[in-house]
Amino acid sequence: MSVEVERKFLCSADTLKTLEEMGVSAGQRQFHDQYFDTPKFDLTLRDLWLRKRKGCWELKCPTATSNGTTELSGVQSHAAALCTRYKEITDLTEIHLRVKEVIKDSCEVRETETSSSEGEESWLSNMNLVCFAEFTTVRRSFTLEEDGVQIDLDQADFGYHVGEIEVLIPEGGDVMSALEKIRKTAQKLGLTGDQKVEGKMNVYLKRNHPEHYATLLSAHVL
Ligand code: V4E
Repeated sequence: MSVEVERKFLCSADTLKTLEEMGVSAGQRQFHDQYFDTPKFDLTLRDLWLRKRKGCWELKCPTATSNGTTELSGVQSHAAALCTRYKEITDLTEIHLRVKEVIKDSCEVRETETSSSEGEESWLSNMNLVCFAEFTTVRRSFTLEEDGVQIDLDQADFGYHVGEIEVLIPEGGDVMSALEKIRKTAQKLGLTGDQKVEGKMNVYLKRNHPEHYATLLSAHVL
């Protein structure tokens, strides 16, 4: 399983121009995301993000924060603070196991047999999961000569756009080298801000579900 090391950024006209000059456009795609949680926010309070994208299930889970970054210098820890690190589980059986593990303490997981009339996604209601966010994103991607760096420019249909510099590493892989690639790329793009930039979900929840947003904010998840 790989880990996504990612830094979000706000993309100005100048940044876009620089990117078009230095990167190779890898095309544009569109996807619709639906995110699921229990009414008591059992998953998102643990920073677990269950979504369905293009008909496939994905569970984004945080990696241990100190994992591979215990010996950071000042510059490196500053770079790390601007980045997030998540594993993406796509195997449905493993997703079921992980979700069950989390919610078993807070609610009774129904172990009923699924009848065909209930449809293939009765596991959602069995685990008390409901859709709390859904939106469509148009994504332009660029690849850079810097090994394994991808840049995505996302335009969400609720009127927020954000960029991300992403490096994929194997689990237990070299986080410091990924952070360094991201730092160099940000420098080449002329990104000067030293504040963490909000992701799409952050903005979506703030606008549409302020109570959920406030709960995650006070739990220091967002
Ligand atoms: C991990 C996470 C969420 C799930 C969505 O992740 P995100 O990277 O924002 O979305 P997207 O569409 O770019 O996913 P990709 O295609 O790259 O897999 S929602 C909130 N989080 C946590 C989080 C955080 N705490 N801080 C920042 C800056 N981003 C995300």
